[in-house]
Amino acid sequence: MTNISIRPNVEAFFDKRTFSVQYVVSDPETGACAIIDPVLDFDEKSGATATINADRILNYVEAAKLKVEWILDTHPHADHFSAAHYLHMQTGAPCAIGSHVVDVQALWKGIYNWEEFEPDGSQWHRLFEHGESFRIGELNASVMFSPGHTLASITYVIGDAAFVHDTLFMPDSGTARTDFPGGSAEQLWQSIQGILALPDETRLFVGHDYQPDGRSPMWQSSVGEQKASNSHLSRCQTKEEFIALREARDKTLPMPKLILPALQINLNAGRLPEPEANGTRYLKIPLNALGSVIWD
Ligand SMILES: N[C@@H](CCC(=O)N[C@@H](CS)C(=O)NCC(=O)O)C(=O)O
Ligand SMILES: [Fe+2]
Repeated sequence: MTNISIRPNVEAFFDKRTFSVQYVVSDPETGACAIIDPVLDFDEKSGATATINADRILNYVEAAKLKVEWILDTHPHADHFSAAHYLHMQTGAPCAIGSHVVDVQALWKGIYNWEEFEPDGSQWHRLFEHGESFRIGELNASVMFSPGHTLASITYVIGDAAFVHDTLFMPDSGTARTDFPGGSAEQLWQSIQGILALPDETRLFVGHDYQPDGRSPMWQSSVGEQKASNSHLSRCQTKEEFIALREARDKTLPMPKLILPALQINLNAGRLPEPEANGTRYLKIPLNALGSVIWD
C-alpha cells in the first residue's frame, strides 16, 4: 500500500481557534492537489461564520499554481465546521469521506430528530471503502478504515505520507478520545496497530495539536517516532491496558464546545442549514441528548 519512495508535498494550515490542522497535499510532478480536513470558521459567541481558514488555503493553492482535485475529510468532525462544501463551490472539486459516514448519519439523525434527512452519504461525491485507491494527479492515494474516535474515521495514505487525523496525536499528546457516540477505545487500538504497521519512515500528519504545556503547534511525526515515544502507547503493554487508560481519560473530558452545532453541518458535508423565510439560518440544539456532562 505504501510507496515510501514517493514524497508528496505537504503544506499544513493550523487553526488556532480549534487547534485543527488542515492540509494541502500535492503532486510535485503535475501540481494536482487534495485539501484535507478544511475548517469553516464559526464563532459560537456571535453565531458568525467565515471562510478565513478556507480562503487562506485557496490563496496558497493559487500562489503555488496547484489544481484542486479532491476535498477530503477524514471523519465527521465534532469540534469545528467542515469547509468542504464551501471549497467545492469555489473549486468544483469533488468532496469525499469514508463510507461508514452513513452509520454516523443514522446515529445523529435520531439525536437531532431530523425527519427529512437522508442518511445515505449522498451529500458527498464519493465515499471511500477500506483499501480503495484514487489518484491525485500521478499520486496514488489509498484509504485505511481507522475507526475508534468515530465510526467513520479513515486514514489517507499518499506516498510516504499518512493523514492519521484523530487516532494518534503528536507523541507527547498520545491519542484521540473515543467517547463520542459510536466511539470505541478497542477499535482505536486496532486502528492504531494498522497505522503502526506502515514503514517506520512513513510521515504521519495529525488532525489536531493541543499544544501541551503551551509549546508551539506541531503536526508531523513518523511511525518510528510514535512507536518509540507515544505517551499513551508507551504506558501500555496490552490492548486491555490501552482501553483502560483511554476510557479513564475520556471520563475527564467535557464534550467539545461545538459538537452539537458541528455535526449537523458536517453530516451534511459542510452545508449550512437552509435559511428560513427571513433569510437567517438556524442551528438545532437537542437538550439532554448526550449522556456525558462535566459541570465544572
Ligand atoms: N476543548 C476542545 C476539545 C476538542 C476535542 O475533544 N478534541 C478531540 C478530537 S475531535 C480529542 O480527541 N481530544 C483529545 C483530548 O482533548 O485529549 C473543544 O471544546 O473543542
Ligand atoms: Fe475529531
